[in-house]
Amino acid sequence: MASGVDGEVFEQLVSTVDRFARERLIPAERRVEEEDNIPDEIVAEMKEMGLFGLSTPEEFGGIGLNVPQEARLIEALCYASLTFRSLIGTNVGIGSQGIVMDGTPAQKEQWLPGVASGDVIAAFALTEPDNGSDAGGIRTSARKDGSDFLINGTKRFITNAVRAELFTVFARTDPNEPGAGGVSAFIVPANTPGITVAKPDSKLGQRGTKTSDVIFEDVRVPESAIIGGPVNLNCGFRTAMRVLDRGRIHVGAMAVGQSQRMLDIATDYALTRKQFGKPIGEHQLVQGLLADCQAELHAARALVRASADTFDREGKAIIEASCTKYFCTEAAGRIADRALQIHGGAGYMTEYDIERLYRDIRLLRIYEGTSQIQQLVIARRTLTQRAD
Ligand code: COS
Repeated sequence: MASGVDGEVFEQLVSTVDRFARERLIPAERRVEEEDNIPDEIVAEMKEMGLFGLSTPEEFGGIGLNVPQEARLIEALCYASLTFRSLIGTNVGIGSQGIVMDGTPAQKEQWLPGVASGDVIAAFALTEPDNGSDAGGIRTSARKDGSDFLINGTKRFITNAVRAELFTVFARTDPNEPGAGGVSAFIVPANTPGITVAKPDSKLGQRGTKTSDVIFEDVRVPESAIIGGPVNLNCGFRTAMRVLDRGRIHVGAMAVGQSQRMLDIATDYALTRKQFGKPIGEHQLVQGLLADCQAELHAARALVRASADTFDREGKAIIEASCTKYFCTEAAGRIADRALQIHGGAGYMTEYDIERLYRDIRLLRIYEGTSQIQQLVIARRTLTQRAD
């Protein structure tokens, strides 16, 4: 297994995070929902525990987990609300991994220690008003001006933009190449003149997470801001895709953590709620719902672990990552639906946690590539593998 931290140290970390999720984060969930914000003291505790630097290599001050370890830890953290994961998610994943994977030594030196400590929040700016799934079609431009680039365009739904010190921005550097081949990835400090972060979006769920539009108007960056340096001009799409591959395993692990939580809640309810003179868990149709949740949860967890192992062994896992994100998040949607159904009318009431989890989980099938994009990646690669 590549890199990662020592087994015993890792097991301790998992049990610390598991306890933190159950004893500290879950009791704070309602407050986060009401205030639409994560309390400062919890942010400080997450920093203290090193959660922002889970995947940052140790030489830059992070914990340096490998992908299977990251997946297990994220599963444990996501037993609590997905909102808490969102706070660290861009630093652990999409906001920083471009630099970890493809950055120059100087870029890593400059940015990764702050990312690892949580003092620098990194955001991933790919999606645009007119380009979500069609990531290769982005319109934000980075026009050459002397040895600098001027970035112009709008990015949409950017997680942690209001908190960000650093944006990984994908922009078209070759105006004559309309597809993936004309895109470069830039590291842009959030305080660069010309950047405006709009007010946070209002969403269906995951209250306390912050997503916003980010507007770039003549934002001047040197060519050394290209991830990997000027030699990587027009190579940014590949960086984005590689970052998303790893991210899709991470999202699968999130889905598993939340699925376990929802199944536990539904099981507790089935054990205590009585109808027709006995706990509803003794009725076979309710047992069928529980069994389907448990079977899918087992399959999802096994798939995350297998894909993470492949990524660790081979340095990539494109088809596996898409299968994982697709299956685990769709399964989580079905588990949420059954868990709510087991609650009957109570499941629809905000007084019970399942109503909130049901709304929160919905986003998993959309971000970091919709289910339909995963189907497309899986099918295209299945066809080309067989044809080769
Ligand atoms: N790893 C490395 N390289 C990859 C790759 C991957 N996972 N996926 C694609 N590439 C490369 C391809 O090999 C190709 O290179 P060549 O031109 O040298 O052959 C290039 O990138 C373009 O790939 P492709 O032709 O498949 O690009 P498309 O424009 O057809 O788009 C999809 C591919 C749809 C899969 C891509 O746009 C995508 O993943 N969209 C979803 C984006 C997303 O997840 N958004 C969420 C927002 S971020 S939270």
